Amino acid sequence: MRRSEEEEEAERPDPRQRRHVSRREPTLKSSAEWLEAVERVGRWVRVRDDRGVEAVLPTRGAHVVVADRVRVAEGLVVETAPRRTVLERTGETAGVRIVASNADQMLIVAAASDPPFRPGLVDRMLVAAAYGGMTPLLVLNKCDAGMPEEVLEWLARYEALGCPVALVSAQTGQGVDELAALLVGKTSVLLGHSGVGKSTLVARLIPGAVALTGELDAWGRGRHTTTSARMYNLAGGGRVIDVPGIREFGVGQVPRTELRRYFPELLDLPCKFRDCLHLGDEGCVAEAAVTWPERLESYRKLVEECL
Ligand SMILES: Nc1nc2c(ncn2[C@@H]2O[C@H](COP(=O)(O)OP(=O)(O)OP(=O)(O)O)[C@@H](O)[C@H]2O)c(=O)[nH]1
Ligand SMILES: [Mg+2]
Ligand SMILES: [Zn+2]
Repeated sequence: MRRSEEEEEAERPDPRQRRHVSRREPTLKSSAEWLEAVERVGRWVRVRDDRGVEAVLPTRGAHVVVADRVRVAEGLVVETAPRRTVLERTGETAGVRIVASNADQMLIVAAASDPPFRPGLVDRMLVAAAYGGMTPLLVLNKCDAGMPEEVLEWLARYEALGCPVALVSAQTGQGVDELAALLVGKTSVLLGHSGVGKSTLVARLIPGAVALTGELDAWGRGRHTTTSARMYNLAGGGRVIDVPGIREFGVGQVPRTELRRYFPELLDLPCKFRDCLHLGDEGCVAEAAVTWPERLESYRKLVEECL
């Protein structure tokens, strides 16, 4: 007996129904596995599982920063996994703040110009990277807009100190593929002044990921100031964390007697006293030994700020 088309139709799984089942919003209300915290949303946290399912949940008894691995129970973020690395900073307000965790690499993003390159800030970030367990990569953006001679000189000096440098333009795409190759399989946190182009760079690396919308400023340029740190997945594996621009970057978390370790040119100097802090006291050779006096100035400034 031949069945009617209606009967056959009735036995076939309803595609709408199937779609409904597979698209059922997984709630991430509880999870035995660790999830990733991809963004803080006020006092809540956006978490993501390895299928890419996201939920915004409140926390209970857990301090969470972007890129933390967290556990969720009954709709609450209840536990943070031990952090492999931490990016910390101090500011005008008392105490140390954790900006992000678990990053392997710190991308110190600066602009060739506008805003101007500030070596003093790079020095601070290099300290924070080494102290927090991240390797640094100095990314010079806006290379399309001309390259001041002194910036090139600074870059060469940082490279000589062991900090690799990447020249890019998020606008034209120049150097972006080379940079992308340095990000594969790692978690990289982008740090730098407001307006150096961190978010534009992330948008270049991951088309469609970042909403670059905003008002035009007085000069008719787009403004889309980032207001919260957020982690994005790279198509080829790895992650990038876009962070709001920083104005002041304190490294008060580093004990002052440890600061020397993070200035390679101050290692193993033949000063009179082995524990010399290189502040210019009797028998200190630091001034004669360094070839870049501003680095020593940076160091001494930080010693004053650190406990
Ligand atoms: N000429 C030029 N302009 C760029 C480049 N990259 C970004 N810009 C511009 O620089 C401005 C700031 O870019 P953003 O990506 O918002 O900078 P940001 O570092 O994310 O800033 P915050 O979120 O405030 O920290 C925008 O007007 C961009 O269009 C570049 O490579 N070349
Ligand atoms: Mg931004
Ligand atoms: Zn000394």
